[in-house]
Amino acid sequence: MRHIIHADLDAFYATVEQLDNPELAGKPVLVGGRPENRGVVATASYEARVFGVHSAMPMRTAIHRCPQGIIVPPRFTRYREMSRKVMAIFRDLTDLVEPISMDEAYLDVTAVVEAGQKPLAIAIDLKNRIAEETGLTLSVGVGTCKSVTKIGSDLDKPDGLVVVQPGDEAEFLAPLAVNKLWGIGPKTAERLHREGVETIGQLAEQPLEWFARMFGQRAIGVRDKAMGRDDEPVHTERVAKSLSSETTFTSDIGDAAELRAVVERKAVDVAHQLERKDLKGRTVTVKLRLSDFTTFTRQATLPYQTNAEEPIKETAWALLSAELEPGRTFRLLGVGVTNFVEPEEPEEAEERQLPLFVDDDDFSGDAT
Ligand code: DCP
Ligand code: MG
Repeated sequence: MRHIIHADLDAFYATVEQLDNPELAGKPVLVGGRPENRGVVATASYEARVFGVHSAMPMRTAIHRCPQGIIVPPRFTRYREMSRKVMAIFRDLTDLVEPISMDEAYLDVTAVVEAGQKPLAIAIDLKNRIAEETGLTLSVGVGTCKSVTKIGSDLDKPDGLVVVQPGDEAEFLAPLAVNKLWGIGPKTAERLHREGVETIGQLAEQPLEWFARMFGQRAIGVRDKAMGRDDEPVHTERVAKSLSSETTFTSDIGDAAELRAVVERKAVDVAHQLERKDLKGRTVTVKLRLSDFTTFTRQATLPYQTNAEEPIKETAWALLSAELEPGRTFRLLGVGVTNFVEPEEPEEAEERQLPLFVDDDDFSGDAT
């Protein structure tokens, strides 16, 4: 049996800003781009979330809901530095750490438990160490498999601690909504609701034939997860999460035709990298740096996974061309593809025929 911890920092960027600037402590902080630049919220402090503000919301909407919100531009270098500190504390507890993003990781603590410590005590120590050494608050889920701990860490945020005892997994999951389950996106949840299945417990009690009809090849995997069983190990090898290609120009470029040629070359380069690695992604990102060194990204998600040149080129150009303005010149341009989805949801496969692509909110952030 494994013992796993899923750890996720609370309101990560916003908490770092509050730590670095005590005037922001206890206040509604909105980290993200300015509303007049069509900025979005990267994250909001919990003081702001009570007003209904959340990540990826346009800043304009956020300010409307929370007029006293304090907008703070993101400082990615600082967040990365804090992230490294946090990950080092995780690695001090166990070698088996799988970072998922800057503020989130799975830890396999089986050896620590086998050496005599209780999972609850390990989790409390970890939260205390993070708080003492970084000032950040960590929410953790503790249990025997990744999918259960991931749900656990989210359930009691902020400063959460949810321990699911071995054998209690199914009972723990049963009352929760099906969309909490790994791999159940909004469309699948909708399909399940039509079948009268609202909770994970209701899902788990369906017969196997029903799973086969609803999920095809994924049937066994989904059923196991609904029952709180999942054999996925904590992967310490870092798997590529994104591929990109970027260029810094020797002199800034503002000319549309020139920029288009560059973006297309970058797109082709990324498509080839994906093909060589046998990967397909859904999200295309362009990274742009202006002559004043302002750097930002724009991204759009396709309705299907791809590694083909054409859709990557077209999407990247659509994103870039929306940013062209008379007099605006660029010193860096990059194209990236992320969001390597697997396994593909069956209903997404049906959408392959659709030619449309751009549906993302504007997203200001940095591509990692
Ligand atoms: N982030 C972002 N854009 C998003 C989601 C997240 O830029 N759409 C960034 C900002 C977050 C960080 O990633 O601080 C971590 O993401 P989480 O989803 O873990 O969100 P938080 O840590 O901010 O809040 P929570 O307490 O819900 O984990
Ligand atoms: Mg977080």
